[in-house]
Amino acid sequence: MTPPYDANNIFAKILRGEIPSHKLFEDEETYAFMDVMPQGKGHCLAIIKAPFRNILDVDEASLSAVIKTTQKLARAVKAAFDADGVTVIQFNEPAAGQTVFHLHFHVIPRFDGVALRP
Ligand code: DGP
Repeated sequence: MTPPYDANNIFAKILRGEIPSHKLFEDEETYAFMDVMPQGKGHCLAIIKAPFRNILDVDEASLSAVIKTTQKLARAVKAAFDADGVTVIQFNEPAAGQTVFHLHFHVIPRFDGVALRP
């Protein structure tokens, strides 16, 4: 069973304007911003505005909205950073590496021969 959504998570605070963020894109349902602990140049995040913890509790419409924004972000950062590729990655629950419990997709420009920072 997925734990309940906690409205005190960092991304909920960013959405409420309580914590600053470097905004890249926003629409009615989603928000995108730079990651403060980038694993590579141009690492950014796409999040849903609605209160979902991760892929295990999100509804289909919200998932569809956030993945569309993820695609926009992937195309935009690939062009902006002249990257060779883009990694899109997403974690669910602590066992899988999730640390902020508000649904998000990582978008990381990739360069031939360059590994991600751990
Ligand atoms: P995850 O392990 O998938 O839950 O990744 C959470 C990401 O969120 C991680 O790459 C670092 C990033 N992050 C954590 N706190 C903040 C913050 O206050 N602002 C921003 N922009 N990113 C944050």
